[in-house]
Amino acid sequence: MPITKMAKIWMDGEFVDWDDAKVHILTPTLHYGWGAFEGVRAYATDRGPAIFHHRAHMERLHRSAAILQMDVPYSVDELMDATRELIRVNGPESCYIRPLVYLSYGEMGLNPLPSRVSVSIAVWPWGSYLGEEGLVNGVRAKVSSWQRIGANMIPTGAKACGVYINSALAKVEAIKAGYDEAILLNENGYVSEGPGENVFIVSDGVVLTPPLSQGVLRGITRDAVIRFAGDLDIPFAETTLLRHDLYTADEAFYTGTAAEVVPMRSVDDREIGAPGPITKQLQDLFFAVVKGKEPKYDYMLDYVNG
Ligand code: PY5
Repeated sequence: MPITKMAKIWMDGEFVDWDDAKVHILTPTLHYGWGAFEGVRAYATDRGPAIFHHRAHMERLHRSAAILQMDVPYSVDELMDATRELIRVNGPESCYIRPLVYLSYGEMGLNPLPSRVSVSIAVWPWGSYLGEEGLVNGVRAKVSSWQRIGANMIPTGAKACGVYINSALAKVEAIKAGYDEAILLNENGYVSEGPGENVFIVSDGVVLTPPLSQGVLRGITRDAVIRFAGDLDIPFAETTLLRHDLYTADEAFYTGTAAEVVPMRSVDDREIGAPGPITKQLQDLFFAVVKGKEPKYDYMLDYVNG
């Protein structure tokens, strides 16, 4: 999905023209992947664009950076102010938001600590990551031959740039094999997550997802869906999942900021079928909430125009 160009990108406090938002070729982050990022979304509501769980995303960015020993030169509140302002400056009704903490210049050895830490934020309108068709009818998933990195290889709790080589390898493999998206198993062989999504199944009426200890990112959409399940009185448990649990699931779905809530209609060619009732219920509530149509969950939204 191509990026839609907007007017400005925020870089270290400046609103820079889109085409001038550049880094030096010797940015250490480009060479070694030492950096942290976020994926956030703003949705169109009756009161203008609203950012879903804005603070939680910026807090996770700060935590990711802390794990990597990068001092973010802007507070969570400053980053939130900058993002709201950037959306007002560019004017999209809804958009994807991509904050990045990176090493803009410094040394070329493997010690990142002496390098300068910079922050950028870009926004652009971005449709559903796994396609409109997938949102409605479900996607075809493939268990990857690539293993999800372990927590003692690269910290899995940090949304660290370099980790996404692992994700992209799995993604490319799945697409080239004719599937829509991958599912990675961890080094113990248990289900971990998608390249950029958490994984859920529904089995005998219970919503299940692997615990964070299986090397999964603590997804903000994951947290929201768990809350929705609780509020809808749908039983939920965190549990380790084996590959065959995916094959025998009554329902399965991905969650993520880019992906949103996307049903799986098959895993490794084992048919799960059309999106099931629990998946649909959670998906419908998710979209109602992000569009500002559920007053009870309005606290999850940060309205850009106040
Ligand atoms: N797991 C991984 C590895 C992720 O990268 C993401 C988000 C998630 C789970 C879901 O987390 P959340 O619900 O907080 O978004 N992925 C990014 C996103 O913006 C990048 C995708 C290209 O969705």
